[in-house]
Amino acid sequence: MAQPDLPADKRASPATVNLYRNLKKHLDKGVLFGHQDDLAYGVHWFGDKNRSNLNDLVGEYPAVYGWELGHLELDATYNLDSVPFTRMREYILEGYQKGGVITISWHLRNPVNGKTAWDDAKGVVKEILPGGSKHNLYLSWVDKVAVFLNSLKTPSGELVPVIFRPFHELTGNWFWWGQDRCTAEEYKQLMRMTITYLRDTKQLHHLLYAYNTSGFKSKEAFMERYPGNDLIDILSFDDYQYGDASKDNSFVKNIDLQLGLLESMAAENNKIPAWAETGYEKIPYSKWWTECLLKSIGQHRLSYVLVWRDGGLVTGKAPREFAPSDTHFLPVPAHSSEPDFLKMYFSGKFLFQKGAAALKLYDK
Ligand code: BMA
Repeated sequence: MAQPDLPADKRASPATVNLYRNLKKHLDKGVLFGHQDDLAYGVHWFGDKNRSNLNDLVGEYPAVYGWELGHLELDATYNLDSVPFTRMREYILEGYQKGGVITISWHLRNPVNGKTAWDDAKGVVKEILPGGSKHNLYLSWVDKVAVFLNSLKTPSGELVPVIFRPFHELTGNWFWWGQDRCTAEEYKQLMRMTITYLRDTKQLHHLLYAYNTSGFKSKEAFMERYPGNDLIDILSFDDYQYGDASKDNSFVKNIDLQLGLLESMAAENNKIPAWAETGYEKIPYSKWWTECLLKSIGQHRLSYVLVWRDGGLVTGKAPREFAPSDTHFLPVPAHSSEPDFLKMYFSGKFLFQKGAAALKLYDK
């Protein structure tokens, strides 16, 4: 008899199992479109009720909502981008109730010296593995993550399924868990320890886990630090547009190559393919959405793509009077790429809130 198609967590909650199966089943219905911190702030606003950057743009909420836990490990009130954790919990429930998908990253501090996730110290991973000097400290941080994730409950007590993507962009060299900061074996152990701790020790069963590299050139490079099919549900990567997209189409070629490899690895391992982060900061090419993003996806089988955050604070403190940064990855109102974004929106390639809700991702 064929094995039932289950997430890596064999005790996953019914809604989590349904999400996993539905994301796979509906791969050909369209790519779910996501945005980081969509409900929390934009270039010209912070914390407005019922506001969404995407909704401001197209009159519809995202299909995928990205959130970030950095500074939860410090017992902070605000995350590293100044989103209050209490509000984040409400935003997550809101997205779920709209039928959307929730994904969470964690730019955690370096547990050895307290510096940021971008610290270039080597040997940190070894110190948090069993037997290491910061093992217990690290587990106490994961305890805090477990408490937060366990608080994502609907009024009727149902836990919101979350795609957790810890230690993302592992093939890059900017985080303390990056390629040149630990060995492949250490990285795999780190993921195994973290996932089994959440799943088996803390008994969290509303999570799907993403393995999330940065840009890659081959299956071997992507898989070098893969912790195993018994832990991971989603194969994903982050890759952004840099340079002058109007003159240089290497982004389209590279993404096309990576999505081809990704969909084949996802099929081979019976996992879900996703593009966990992308964007072109301030979108200096007005046709980027159709000429680059849409073209790069082409006919590839892809569950979702998530565009990075708009504006916001990077202080990790209470939002100041009003001083968000002007960075943005979606078009702000009257931006030169807005018409092209709408063209992409109407292309039929992507699913937004209504498309995602119609799929009833949490139902059998
Ligand atoms: C990065 C930047 C930072 C932010 C971090 C975590 O890519 O956007 O400003 O603090 O992500 O969200």
